[in-house]
Amino acid sequence: MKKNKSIIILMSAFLFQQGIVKGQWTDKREKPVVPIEVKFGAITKSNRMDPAMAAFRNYGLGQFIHWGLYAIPGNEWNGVSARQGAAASEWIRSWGGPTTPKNWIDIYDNLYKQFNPKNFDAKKWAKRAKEMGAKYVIFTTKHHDGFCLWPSKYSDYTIANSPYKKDIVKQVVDAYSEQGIDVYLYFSVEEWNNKDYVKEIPKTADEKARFDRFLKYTRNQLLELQANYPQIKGFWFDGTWDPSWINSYEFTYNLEKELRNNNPNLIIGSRFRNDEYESRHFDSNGVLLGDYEQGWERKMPASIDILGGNDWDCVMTIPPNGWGYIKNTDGMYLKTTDDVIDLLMRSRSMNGNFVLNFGPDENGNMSKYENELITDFGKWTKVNAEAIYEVNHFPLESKYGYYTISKTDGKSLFLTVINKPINNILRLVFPKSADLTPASASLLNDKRDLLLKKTNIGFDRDKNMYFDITLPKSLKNKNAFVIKIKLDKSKKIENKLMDAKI
Ligand code: FHN
Repeated sequence: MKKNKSIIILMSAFLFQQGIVKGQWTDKREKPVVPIEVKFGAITKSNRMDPAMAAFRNYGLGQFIHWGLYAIPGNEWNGVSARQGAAASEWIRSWGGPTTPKNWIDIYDNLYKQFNPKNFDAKKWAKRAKEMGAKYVIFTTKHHDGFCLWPSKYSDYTIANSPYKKDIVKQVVDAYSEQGIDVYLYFSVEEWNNKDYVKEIPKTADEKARFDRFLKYTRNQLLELQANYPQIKGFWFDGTWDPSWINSYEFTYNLEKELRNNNPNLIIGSRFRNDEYESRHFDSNGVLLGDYEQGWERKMPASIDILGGNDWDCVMTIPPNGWGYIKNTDGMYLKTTDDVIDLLMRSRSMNGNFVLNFGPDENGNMSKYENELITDFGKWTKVNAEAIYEVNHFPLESKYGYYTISKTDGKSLFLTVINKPINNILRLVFPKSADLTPASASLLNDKRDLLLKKTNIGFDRDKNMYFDITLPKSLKNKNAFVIKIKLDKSKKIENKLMDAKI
């Protein structure tokens, strides 16, 4: 490896410039001109075609749940808000600055002694998630604070040592599976209060021994989770950005192999590991390191092109940031039903899954706001299900909203109308070369037929065709609505207008 050092440095500089290694996630990802040899690159082929991955692509909507000790303070302590001192509510252990309570870390690390969620009912959560239309859930088994919501044999800092005692992960896995919702386990590698965890690349013998123990511990826990909850469909990894973990590329490569050997259908995102050149998510040749892109956290691709055909999910908070419970959301913008409909359909129009996060309180209750959102959003996903699940990207854009097309027949096109035109006429623009064009249209929610006609707008030398759909004046929609458009073989006969003489 030493021989190639200068090439590697050059290449790293290139990748850095290209935004692959440490640049902006949303930058266009270029591949290096000259491919380099990567030993610890991708283990699975991109675009896996097996049934598990096919199911992943059809989920459409997921639910994320961040639950742990941070639910007890709920972003404040003794009436003092952590807003100015902590990055997010689930980061409250790292509260810094003048507002930090005295002995805060100590207080936080002892919160497990009072974790006793008296209203926790996994069945109720799962039922509500189903009502919302979620097809998969990502549940925090252990966040950065290291507290395990399952009774891990390998740690004392677990639910077993809380007054609650019972295995929370098991209840979630069972309840959601029972509702037909696939379960993915969120697992933070980084642990703030584990004495063996070393952030930087271990240098001293002591650091090396500690971190070695930590790696073994991580492996044990992951194998334990797989053995305890064999129904899980995948892991959602986090906290994998520290130099110590990045430097453990051989270990993480082998661990991913082992997890996949235990369950060949397992789905793992791109956040788990990096190659030997510190390239995370994508290897140094731009190949995805996992089954789907896992970097779309509170952000969206500007267009499908940037994704290079990779599968992906977008995970999103309801408040601006903050994944764990927040007692007081005064003055915070909370995403509305309209917002989440928009984000869901934007994701679906680019073949991604949209995952909405919930942060239950210390007793296991979702907030009033979250509950209302579930109900409202769920009503929408129910009547518009055809446009959300088992659909593909459609390669045209619409100024009214987002297109998705049925995978089943390839002829049912859905237009989610976010921007309703003032004149109530939706003008669809199709290239003249299109094989399939709109033949009929109806409202998806009440199946009402809509007037559709091809309109020659008289543009000279136009490459496009136009189809006008008239919306009924009586359409008083509360939220975005979906038009189902049946496509059919295009009739090419058109009245030829005279070309302009120029
Ligand atoms: O630091 C975490 C954060 O608390 C939260 O868990 C999110 C969820 O995607 N992930 C990390 C930040 O990238």
